[in-house]
Amino acid sequence: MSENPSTAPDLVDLLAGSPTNWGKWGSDDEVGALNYLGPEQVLAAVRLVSSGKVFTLQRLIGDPKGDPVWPGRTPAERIQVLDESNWDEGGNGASYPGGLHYADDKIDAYLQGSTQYDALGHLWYGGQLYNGYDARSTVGGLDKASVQPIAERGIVGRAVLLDMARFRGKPTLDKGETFTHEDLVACAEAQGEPIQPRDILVIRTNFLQLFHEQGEAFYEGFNEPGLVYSPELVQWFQDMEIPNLVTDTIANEVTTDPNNGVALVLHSALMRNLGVTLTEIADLERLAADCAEDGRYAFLYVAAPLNIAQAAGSPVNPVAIK
Ligand code: UVW
Repeated sequence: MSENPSTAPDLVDLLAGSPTNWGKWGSDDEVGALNYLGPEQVLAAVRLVSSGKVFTLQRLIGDPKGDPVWPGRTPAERIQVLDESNWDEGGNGASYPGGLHYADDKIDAYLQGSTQYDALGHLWYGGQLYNGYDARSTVGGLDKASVQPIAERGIVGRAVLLDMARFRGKPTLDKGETFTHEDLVACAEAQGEPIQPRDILVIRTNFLQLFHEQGEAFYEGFNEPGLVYSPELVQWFQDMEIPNLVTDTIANEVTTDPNNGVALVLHSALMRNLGVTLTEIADLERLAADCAEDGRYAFLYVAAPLNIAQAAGSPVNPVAIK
């Protein structure tokens, strides 16, 4: 990251007066803008299904080619605990009546290290999380706004793929390349499927292809492409009642805002303030290829992160159905 912490403004000052949805769904709310997705939105989204084509959007966890993770996090490690070798001569495989053998494994993985839902309490500034919860409630595990209420609720709605790489005529967006809500609207119009209120936005940059092409060089001057903060963009998300922002990058927005040097401004303005749920590191390649082929960019989106006590996030395998 290239921001200079000594000159970058404090988020408290940068986002003073930025809209919030704190209290909008009650003082005990923990799912934020997902409240926009009620039965009416679910039924409207189900009506989009016409071909029966199904696309899963999760990247492989423990990919032998490597897992792209935020700097400082480590890739997932899958550990084989039991396999046929445990029943070799002198092995410790248990004896079961009938002669059963089995394989067991576990993973050591950041809950934010693969395709994931961020809990609304995953990130904060000024000592407060989404809905005004005290940042001290994160100590030792999230007492408030963890991934649990999101997992218990699930996410179902109409989603629209915004293929920004294709819209800009590139195989992948570039390091630090930005776009705005107006670009999203233009992309949707060009694709023939305007963004509707309460749509789940699914943005493709294909930036993580560079992780596989460049290896370690991928992390030099780390600065992902993505949406860039402006008061107008935040107001647009608020007016459009966007519940969920899904992207194929590690952190869903330009890493360092070129206008002010602040890192991850939209995590604060959208997630912490408006309660917009963020879904990161999605694999959108097969879905995008199909959308380009059939010209249908809106679909039913279904997801539920794992229900992990007090977690700040969780892996997920979202499903798009056309
Ligand atoms: C950080 O919050 C640093 O990253 P992410 O939202 O990608 O988990």
